[in-house]
Amino acid sequence: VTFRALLTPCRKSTVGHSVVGDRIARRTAGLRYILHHHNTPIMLLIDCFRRPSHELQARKKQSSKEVVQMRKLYRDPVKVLLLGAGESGKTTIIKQMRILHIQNSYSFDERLEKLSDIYENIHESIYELVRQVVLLELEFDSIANQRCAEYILRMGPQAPWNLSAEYVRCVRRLWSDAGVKRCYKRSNEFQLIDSAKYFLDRVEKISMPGYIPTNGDILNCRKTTTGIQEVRFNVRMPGSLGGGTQEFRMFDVGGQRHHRSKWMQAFEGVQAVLFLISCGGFDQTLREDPKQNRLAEGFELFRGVWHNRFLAETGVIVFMNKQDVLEQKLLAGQSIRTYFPDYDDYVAFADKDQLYDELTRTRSFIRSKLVDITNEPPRRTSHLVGRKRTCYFHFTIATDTQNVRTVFNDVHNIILTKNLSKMDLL
Ligand SMILES: Nc1nc2c(ncn2[C@@H]2O[C@H](COP(=O)(O)OP(=O)(O)O)[C@@H](O)[C@H]2O)c(=O)[nH]1
Ligand SMILES: [Mg+2]
Repeated sequence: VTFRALLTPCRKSTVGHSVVGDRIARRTAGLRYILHHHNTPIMLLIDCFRRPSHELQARKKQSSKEVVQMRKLYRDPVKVLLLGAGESGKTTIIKQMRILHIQNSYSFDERLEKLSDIYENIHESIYELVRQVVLLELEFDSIANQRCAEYILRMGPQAPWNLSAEYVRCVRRLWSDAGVKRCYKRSNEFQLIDSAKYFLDRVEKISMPGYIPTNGDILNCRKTTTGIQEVRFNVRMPGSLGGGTQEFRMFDVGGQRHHRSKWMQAFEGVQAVLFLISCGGFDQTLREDPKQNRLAEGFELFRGVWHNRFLAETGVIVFMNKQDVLEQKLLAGQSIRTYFPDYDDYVAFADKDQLYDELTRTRSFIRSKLVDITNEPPRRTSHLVGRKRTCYFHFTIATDTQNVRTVFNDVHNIILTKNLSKMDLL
């Protein structure tokens, strides 16, 4: 105890010269003090300021070793792992990184290749809507629209190779049909892809000869991820972190339940986990389990990730995604309290001055549920006990490039600052 108290002023005195060197000096010399010099306080202080020459040599050597290590840190790619339930927005984030950081992110040919996925999205949407109009016992506006519906149903779930004039006419008629609109409003009762409205609104434009998919089309197009996806990009480092560029590698290992066995494989050497949770999914159930609420599944997964012992050293950043979907649903009069009755308790105790509208209240409630999870004591393992970890939260719209750009400025800073401070360099 005496030793520690006395060494503190010594540390301060050397910090001015070299933080890197001082750390080494502390480590190597400190041990020596403990072993050999724990006699009088005076001795300790003197020894701290006047090091024997061989010790200075060692310190110099060690210091340059750390500088090399520091340079390596800059050179080594920062690995970021995307986790979250299916359809939470992981693949969309990978696409945004490509759009934001890679020149000519999608070539002409790649864009053309996306057309078939877009046709799939259009057909999957209209086919499911028409099917559900029948199942929910709703009615089409007219006999003509009824015929269009039959035409779509006869095609089966497989999308057409191209969008014929007849097909486009039918889709447009149906998409403006009042029965289909009522059905769309109830789409939380069945499984409809998020991009339904985006593509059904644009079906005519997309069917034009020579149409080239835009970034918006690519970002909104839903396709289940198979295999591990990776994107690599360089980020300019802010001056405050030394300038230069830093390579990032971002991985998406899929989110559906059957993909989760792959998660563990990707944990090694990861500096940060980006966990996505779809706030817009509060009134929906899982595609793979119609009894489980999507947001509740997101909370459960987050609990598993936060308390996972392989991720104990990894920074965790949460993207509370699909804020636009959440807003639309609340504007349409839905409430999270229908699915999470504890919302009322939260609102009753919340600071009313800050939570003045329903959207703010709802998203604060979702965040508070996540924060509560980070405050839960670790379950079995002792490795996390007493460890103070910070979780960072962002409200995001993954399909909005501008929003993602802004959020990632912050994310890069968090990751890089955390990385450097782990090495005691900040
Ligand atoms: N409106 C909206 N759609 C989103 C958002 N994030 C993702 N999506 C859409 O949600 C669907 C599923 O996203 P995806 O990235 O494939 O999810 P993943 O399964 O986690 O990879 C896609 O159609 C995306 O375009 C968002 O913030 N807002
Ligand atoms: Mg995906």
